[in-house]
Amino acid sequence: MKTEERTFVAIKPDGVKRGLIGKIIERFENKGFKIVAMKLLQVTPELASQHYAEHNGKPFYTRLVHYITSGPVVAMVVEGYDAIESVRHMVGATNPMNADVGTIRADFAQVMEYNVIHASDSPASAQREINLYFKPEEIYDNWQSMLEMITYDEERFQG
Ligand code: FUP
Repeated sequence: MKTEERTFVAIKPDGVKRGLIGKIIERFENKGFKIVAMKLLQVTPELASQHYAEHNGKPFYTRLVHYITSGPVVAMVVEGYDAIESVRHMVGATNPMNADVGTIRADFAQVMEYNVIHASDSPASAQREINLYFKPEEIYDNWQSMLEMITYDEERFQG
């Protein structure tokens, strides 16, 4: 059974510089997801190397670190029903050229090297990335979103 999950999302420096913060966040709010943490921050080379440790040594790694540290990012923790897979669906394929129409990458990006947004790809990476970017006290979930009540809660617990 699918359950409520948290995932890590970051609007990358190109998204911030292009003024897309509002447009991107709006999609998650419209979906009914609850944003339980959010901040604008400059990714340091150290944080970048931790975040992208799995890519260390690959041909694109240096450019990737340069890109993610090239300006501030908006980091978020997004909570909702099956959020990890669902957010990945909304984000689209790594290469925007292959991303389904209607996804964030298809709608806002042209090339893989500037694909506007990051989202965790598994429960393990969601946990790891949330811990990298946020302290526990920076996550605020002690409020009830009207959206969570009507977008899945009532149905899930019906009967
Ligand atoms: P994704 O999970 O879709 O963000 O993709 P990956 O974790 O595989 O890659 C992380 C980032 O590295 C991508 F967003 C873009 C960049 N990348 C390249 O620039 N070239 C590649 O061949 C693969 C990834």
